[in-house]
Amino acid sequence: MINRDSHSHVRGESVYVDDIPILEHTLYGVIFTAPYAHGRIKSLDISEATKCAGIVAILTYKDIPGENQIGGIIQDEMLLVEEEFDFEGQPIALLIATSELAGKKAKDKINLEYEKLEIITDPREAKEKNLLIQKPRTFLLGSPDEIWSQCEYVFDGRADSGGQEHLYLETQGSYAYLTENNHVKIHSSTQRPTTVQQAVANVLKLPMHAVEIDVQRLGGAFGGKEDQPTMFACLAGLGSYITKKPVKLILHRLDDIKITGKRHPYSSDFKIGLDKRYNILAYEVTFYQNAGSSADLSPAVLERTLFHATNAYYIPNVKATAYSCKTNLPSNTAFRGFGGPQGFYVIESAIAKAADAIGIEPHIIQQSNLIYEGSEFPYGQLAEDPQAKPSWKLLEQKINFPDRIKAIDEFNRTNNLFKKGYAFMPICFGISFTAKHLNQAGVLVHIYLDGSLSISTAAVEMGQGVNTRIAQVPMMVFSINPDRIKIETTNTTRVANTSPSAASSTHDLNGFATFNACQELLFRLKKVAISLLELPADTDINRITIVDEHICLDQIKTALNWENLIQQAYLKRIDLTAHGFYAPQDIYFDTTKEKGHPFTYHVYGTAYFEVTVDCLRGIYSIDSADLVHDYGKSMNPDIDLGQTEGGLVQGIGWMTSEEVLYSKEGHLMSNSFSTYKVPDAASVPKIINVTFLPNIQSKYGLFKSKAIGEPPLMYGLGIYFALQKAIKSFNGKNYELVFDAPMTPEKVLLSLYKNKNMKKSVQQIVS
Ligand code: LUZ
Ligand code: MOS
Repeated sequence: MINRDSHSHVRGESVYVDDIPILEHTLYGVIFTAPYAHGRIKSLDISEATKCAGIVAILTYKDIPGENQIGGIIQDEMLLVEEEFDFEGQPIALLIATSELAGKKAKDKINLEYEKLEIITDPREAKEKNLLIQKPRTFLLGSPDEIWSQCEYVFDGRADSGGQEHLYLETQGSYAYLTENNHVKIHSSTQRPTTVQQAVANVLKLPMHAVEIDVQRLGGAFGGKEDQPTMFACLAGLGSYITKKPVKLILHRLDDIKITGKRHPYSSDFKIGLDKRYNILAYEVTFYQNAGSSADLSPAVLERTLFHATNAYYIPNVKATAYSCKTNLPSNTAFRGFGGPQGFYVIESAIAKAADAIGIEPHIIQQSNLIYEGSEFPYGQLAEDPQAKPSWKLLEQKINFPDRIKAIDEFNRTNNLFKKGYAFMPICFGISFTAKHLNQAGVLVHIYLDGSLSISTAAVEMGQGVNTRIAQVPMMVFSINPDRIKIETTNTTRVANTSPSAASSTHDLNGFATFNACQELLFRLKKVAISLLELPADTDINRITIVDEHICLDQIKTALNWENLIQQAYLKRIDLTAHGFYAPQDIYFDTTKEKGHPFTYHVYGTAYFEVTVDCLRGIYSIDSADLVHDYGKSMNPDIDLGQTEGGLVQGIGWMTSEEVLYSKEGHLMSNSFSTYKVPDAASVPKIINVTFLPNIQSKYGLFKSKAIGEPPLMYGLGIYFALQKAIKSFNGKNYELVFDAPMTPEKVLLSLYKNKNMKKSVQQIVS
């Protein structure tokens, strides 16, 4: 089944917040933000700005009727600055104007005087000063401290990974207006309508039922709209509530990049110990997460890092400690992988370092330590039907591994200008929200008199194709034509208490809830069929089936079809609406012991990459990406493949060209597309081969499928290590492995000539 949105997407007819037809008297919101990363306000003078043409109101925290607070997990985030601001770009005032231009002009007339305060951007420095978002957490398995002395090899080091701009195509935005009795309706570009509803209600001092949030679809999100839309929805809502007029607030791209948080940069220390057969006996890691100015989702991201500290490896002795460090940057937030990639990066760095020091290939250590049935994760859960080894094995066969290395060795021996490198990258990602309560979904299914269906869920379509998969559920349960099925906007009035569309769990949670609602309706309809066919009332309902809209009795078509069955059911006054609910059961975690069973299941896979580095220029290309991925029994191979390729390229971007740079004063240097390089067609691997690991029937996923949203991103990490290998084969022992992602072409160039006589070696290449 093709993605339901393809038709309107390619015609440019899909509707996003900025496409919603506006109401009469609509006003526009423009935000006045902090010009510096840390300061105390001495005076804020809006008198000149208020006099500007087109200005209807300028709002500050004093105008907030409820609480000036939008923090989710921790209540530590103000909507509008009161006395002290903590990052450059933090909202201080909101201008409401008859046009965006009028608002922008007036903004320049606002006079702010402030005292500069000390700026901290480095997480380790924040930790030293005890500027922590929460108490540190430690996961412990076995007793690493007693094991180091038994190890044949012990290595330690440091690994740093950078931020990442989400770069959803649709920027953050909201359109707010009042309905009867000063209630508020907001169209918001959010992954979680309920978060927005709660925050707006809190800020405006309204009950939640007075705030309706509606989401048609998002033009991408990637985690950037899991928490951060609250700020913009609250501002638009506040503007509308105070002026009694509709208010539209859509961020300009450059403001979006400046104000919103990104993937958390991490700085980490590791120590790894192996025996003489390369089994990893012990691993110790300390993560310093750069949380930015407030908590946002940082505690949950930190937790997922700890859960993913050992990737797809079984290590019997592990100690992982994590600090969430408060800095003067925009609050960093969810980003596809949600801390998992940051955890993977460190263990992969540790393995690369060990392999290099021992003088073997990293894949020998990787392969010999893969998770097997029943092996224990550091958080106490046991691996169940793990696909780490099967996916690795199949991949090796697919790529004809020994021949591939021979060809690379041969290439490197005979080329001076170009060098090739390769790397394997296994993944193991836990599926479920780590916050147990979020693992639930409710839906509402209507069947109308003509046999068409309306389905409302908590799932937000953001390009990932969830609406298509949800539509497959009634299609399969009722055996009806997909054209009969409409997936509605995600709306808090129709579906309450929505969990975020996140954690790769959206289609599992909402799909199962839809399945439950459809099963309930199917049961009612079969009862009706039994009566219409004049069968005894106690007839086994399993004798009735629906096949391509025909109602069958004992597999034989009757005169009844879908449409007349629905009409008859209505006449018999049978309820044609059902609510469905789903909450996976076997999830628990005890944070006092840091042990439990946090994930419903895991997703596995292995990737193999080859890269070529231009040793004169430091630029590089990715020759091939071969993946064997565990999709379970895929419900929609096209969508799954799209998610795989998209995630892969996004992961490659994070590891290669995407470099978020702040100055020491917390000013964003990479603030536009001329300074922040996102992957383009040329950065995509020249060859991508994706193999669906065969014969997997997931016990826990929807129709035996598995979640797909986030896991493929982490394959991209392999590129970092493939590039290191290529650099090594040019610069040999002169280049000591450095773990400081992303590996930009600049860094490659410097590494190629590290401790080397540049002039001499360039001459050598050129000759
Ligand atoms: N969001 C969240 C997530 O709130 N909790 C999670 O565990 C999670 N995991 C991945 C991505 N988003
Ligand atoms: Mo997410 S990182 O919003 O699944």
